[in-house]
Amino acid sequence: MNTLLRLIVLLLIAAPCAAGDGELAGPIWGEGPESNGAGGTKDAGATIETSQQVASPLAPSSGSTLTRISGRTSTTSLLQADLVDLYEINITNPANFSASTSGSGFDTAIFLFRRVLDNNGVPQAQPVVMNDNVSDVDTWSQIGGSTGAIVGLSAGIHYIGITKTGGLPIACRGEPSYAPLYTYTPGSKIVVYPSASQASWTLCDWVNIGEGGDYQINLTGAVVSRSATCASAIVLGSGTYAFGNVGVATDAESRRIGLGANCGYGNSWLASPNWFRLDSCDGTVQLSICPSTTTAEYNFVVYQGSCGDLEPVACGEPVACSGGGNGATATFVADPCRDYLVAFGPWTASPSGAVITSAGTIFIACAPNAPSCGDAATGSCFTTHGTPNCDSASCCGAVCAVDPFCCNTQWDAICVQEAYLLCAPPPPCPPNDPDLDGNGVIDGADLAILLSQWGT
Ligand SMILES: [Ca+2]
Ligand SMILES: [Ca+2]
Ligand SMILES: [Ca+2]
Repeated sequence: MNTLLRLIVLLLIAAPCAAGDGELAGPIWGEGPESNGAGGTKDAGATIETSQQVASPLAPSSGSTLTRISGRTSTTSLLQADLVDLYEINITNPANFSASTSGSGFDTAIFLFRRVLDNNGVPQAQPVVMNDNVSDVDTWSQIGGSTGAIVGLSAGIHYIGITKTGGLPIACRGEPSYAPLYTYTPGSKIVVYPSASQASWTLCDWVNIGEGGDYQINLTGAVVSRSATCASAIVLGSGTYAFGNVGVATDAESRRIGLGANCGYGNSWLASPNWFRLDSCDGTVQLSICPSTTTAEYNFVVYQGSCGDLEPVACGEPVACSGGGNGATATFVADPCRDYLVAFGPWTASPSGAVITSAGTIFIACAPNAPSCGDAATGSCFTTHGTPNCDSASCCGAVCAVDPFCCNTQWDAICVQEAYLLCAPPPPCPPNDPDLDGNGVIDGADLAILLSQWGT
């Protein structure tokens, strides 16, 4: 309980203005998880379903500036081929939109698709424009910018794909051969648009894809969207994060999460919440969310499971935030092998249904379960260490029965003395076996070794 009280104190002294977002809302987005930057937490796939959404729970509803995506394509993945990376991006300024792969470690080709919905409402990707080489001498790729504004581009959700030169997106038609979505010659510097018929087809698969490497896609005219869906939730670990959830006032009923059945909070709901995923914690999670606007009320629901199969495990308890807003806090014991997803947003209730949006702060802390008596990670019972408990369950129990300090606070010199008194001592030194040269006979040769090492 002391740890939790200390965490709450930490929350109270953590002013919103001091919070950082660790670049999790741009301007640089990393495919992730760690080797090439923060942001994404899984490999970007080759299809719409597996594409990585460039979206953050910390971004405001209008999105935050996106200047670069960093990632990697390779065949070294143990689980699957990773030769195409596709990202879902939000183009807000089509006249000024550009993408270039300058600075990438291989000969790239890039492909832009627009999101359309099919007759069943399922997103599909239609080709817009592609480029292999920006010039006769450079093998990086560029669309828009100095190569001219992209014809027919409009604001909205798009997909941008990167692969090695020669790679080709195809439509699933015209079998047994395939129908390419672009007609281009590898090595060409032409900015290629699809033909009229190609422009009406949608992405199904890729062919001729080769080994890539590290890349960066430099962007203008696009933003990091806010994570408005479970599927777009990125991982947040312990820390304090500033979110810019201002302006999410479009309280569409389809975007509400009711807090009556989930949390027992009557006829109230989260209005159009943002989503994130909690980093693994083997211990107790403390989660608090505070709006900075004093009239705003924010709450959250913690779910376990996966998107589409979520079960609520915790709801925020209302708490008055240090900045004056009305936030929420929850504490729960996490299973390190489960996924936890959090939806948070303005807490709204009947009958007024007024949504008051705000920027604010997310505070996450994981208090790991301390290694217990007998756990090897605790350290020897016969040496001091700054943490409680020791590696022999019986000795640890015997010492702590007389001196609880050793299991509650720290295994200090007194605990070590008690261990020598109460437990079988550690093996003597030098080793028990006097046959030092291991020849099966204890003789003068062993004595010579002993004398030669005297003092050490
Ligand atoms: Ca990748
Ligand atoms: Ca990939
Ligand atoms: Ca190229």
